[in-house]
Amino acid sequence: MVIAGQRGGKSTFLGGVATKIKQAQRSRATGLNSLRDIFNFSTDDLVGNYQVSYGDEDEFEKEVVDRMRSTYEYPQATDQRDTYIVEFNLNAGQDISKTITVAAMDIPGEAQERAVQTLLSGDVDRYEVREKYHTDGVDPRRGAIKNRIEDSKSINNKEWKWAFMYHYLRSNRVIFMYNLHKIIHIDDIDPIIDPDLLHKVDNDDKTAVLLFTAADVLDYDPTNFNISLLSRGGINKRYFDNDLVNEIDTQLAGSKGDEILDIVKCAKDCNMDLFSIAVPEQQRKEIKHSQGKIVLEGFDNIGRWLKNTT
Ligand SMILES: Nc1nc2c(ncn2[C@@H]2O[C@H](COP(=O)(O)OP(=O)(O)OP(=O)(O)O)[C@@H](O)[C@H]2O)c(=O)[nH]1
Ligand SMILES: [Mg+2]
Repeated sequence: MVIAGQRGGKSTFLGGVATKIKQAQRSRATGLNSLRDIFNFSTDDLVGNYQVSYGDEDEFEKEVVDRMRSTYEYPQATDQRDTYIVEFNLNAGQDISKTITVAAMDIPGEAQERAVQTLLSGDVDRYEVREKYHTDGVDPRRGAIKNRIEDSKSINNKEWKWAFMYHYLRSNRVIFMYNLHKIIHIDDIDPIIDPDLLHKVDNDDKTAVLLFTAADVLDYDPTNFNISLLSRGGINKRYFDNDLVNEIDTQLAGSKGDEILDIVKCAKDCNMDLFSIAVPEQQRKEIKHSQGKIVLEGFDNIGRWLKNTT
């Protein structure tokens, strides 16, 4: 599952993955791969499809995907009301039996914060979470959370909190998303991602990656770091982009730098992977594009990471 704070880069990331999948579908349909695609196999690692399994599908297409692809604008801040769950089906090596499904929940920040606090308190009864999600719900009159989500009924913050905990407990992998644009240009504190949470995920034996988004604000190109299918030889080998860490270290002075480097150190100590993506900004607020296509950097590594970790 994906964990990110407010303005953590979730919508931009989801729109980027959706765009990548569309670009791949399109080049396969037309057979017109660009030279870049042919030489870099750049779309091969995010081949598949996606659907909006909760929330307004048209809204997601219009306000996130089309907005990015057609008018080169970043998505607007997600409103409480337009929470959605998007399911991506990535087909590993074109082999249907190896399809990887990733459900990305974009839920209200407040519900997420409370869920994380409860998880951190250690006072969580797995059985209770399961029951609430599958059968009891938070209020008998409202019914099971799972059914409400499947029926696309409105879900309140209390219910999202339990849904988040449920998905956390059953996920093997966690993607921590950390928006460098936000920390540099907006504020310095990410309310969710901190060393305590990283340690918690490590203690829970999950496979995790600290994924920095907006690497372009450091003038860093994430495609410089290429996850090779063979690179994870030994058990302790990781996908850890040291060059990115060096850029953060040299470019971010003061307390902001200290804060990120604390988290980086923690990811290292916990044997987590670390790399970055970017949907680079061209000029004030406009997404960089070339020949009509928005530029997406480092997204192939996401596909590779999902295929190479369990
Ligand atoms: N330069 C640059 N800016 C980015 C990138 N990703 C996100 N941003 C900026 O960060 C802002 C927040 O990103 P969102 O994708 O909206 O984050 P979110 O987690 O969906 O935010 P909420 O819906 O408000 O919780 C965007 O409006 C962009 O200004 C990136 O790759 N590069
Ligand atoms: Mg959003």
